[in-house]
Amino acid sequence: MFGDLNNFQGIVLAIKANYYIVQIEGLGILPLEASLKNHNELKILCTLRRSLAHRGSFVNVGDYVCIESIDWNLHRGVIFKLNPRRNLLFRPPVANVTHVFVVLSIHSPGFDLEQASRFLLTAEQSYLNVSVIINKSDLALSKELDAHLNRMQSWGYKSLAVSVKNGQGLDILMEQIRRTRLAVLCGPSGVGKSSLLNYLLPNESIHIGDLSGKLKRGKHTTRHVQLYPVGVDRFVADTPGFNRPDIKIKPKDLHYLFPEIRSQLQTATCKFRDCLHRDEPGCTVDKNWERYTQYRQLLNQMINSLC
Ligand SMILES: Nc1nc2c(ncn2[C@@H]2O[C@H](COP(=O)(O)OP(=O)(O)OP(=O)(O)O)[C@@H](O)[C@H]2O)c(=O)[nH]1
Ligand SMILES: [Mg+2]
Ligand SMILES: [Zn+2]
Repeated sequence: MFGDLNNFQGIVLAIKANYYIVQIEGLGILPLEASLKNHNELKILCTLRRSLAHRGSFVNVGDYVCIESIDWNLHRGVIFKLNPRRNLLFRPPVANVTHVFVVLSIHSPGFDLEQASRFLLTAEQSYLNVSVIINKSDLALSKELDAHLNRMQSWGYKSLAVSVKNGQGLDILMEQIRRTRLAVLCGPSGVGKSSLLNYLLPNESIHIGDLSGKLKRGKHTTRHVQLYPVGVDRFVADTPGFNRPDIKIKPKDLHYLFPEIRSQLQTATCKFRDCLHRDEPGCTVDKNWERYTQYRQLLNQMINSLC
């Protein structure tokens, strides 16, 4: 494939309407006429070859694809093959993710326990590395920050307090993002996902929005998932904020999404293999942890929706 100057492999950075913005890989063997100087010149605006669309191959941001018929003057091409993917984060939809950072804030918008937890559970559905970023630390008292960092630890997550306003923690965040191949920032609208990336990647000029109303909610400023290069074959994704992620999993598998239960089941087993960790005889799971109530509610909702 790489012997032909019009056929290349690349990664999908963004999808807009029926167009796929693909960053070509393999800088060393690119043709001279492409006269590449920076990342932007590696970007090709692609359509999907009909046969691929007909086979029902949905191409997502983060997918590796093969491109043919490249016009280096117009920076246009056609995707003819979707390479196998390692994983797919369903919401926000991003393929081949290696780390999910759930971004939250304590104020503006205020911390919402159920919502925060749902973002974490959604990320856990793809069996990925997950951690928490608490942004807008400038707006919180230090005791509030400590309480939230401790809470995240009790839920089983590493967390980092950062602020775009005063720079707290941003070097560490950038280091963590660069260390992984494809990092995704997700979380409620208005918590500052785009602001963080705008600060960390000043050449990209990423659009950020205002907050609205008394509750200081976000205005759903970011509309599309977009990958930004942060090094050689290293990317970070900005994603649209949303409010209530859905959990789509069978009731018997729900406990995999809770590190609080997972860690307990590493050292102890319940009497019955299909134990749902409610009040079953011989259940060894300790129920004295903050999100247990949410676990039970979700379980009930799932069981009821099956009936
Ligand atoms: N005080 C304070 N405000 C911040 C900080 N980071 C972002 N903001 C503000 O929060 C508002 C929302 O920021 P965005 O970056 O657009 O939020 P987002 O998470 O990308 O929102 P969506 O794209 O809607 O999902 C803007 O007014 C920012 O200026 C911070 O660390 N401290
Ligand atoms: Mg945004
Ligand atoms: Zn049990």
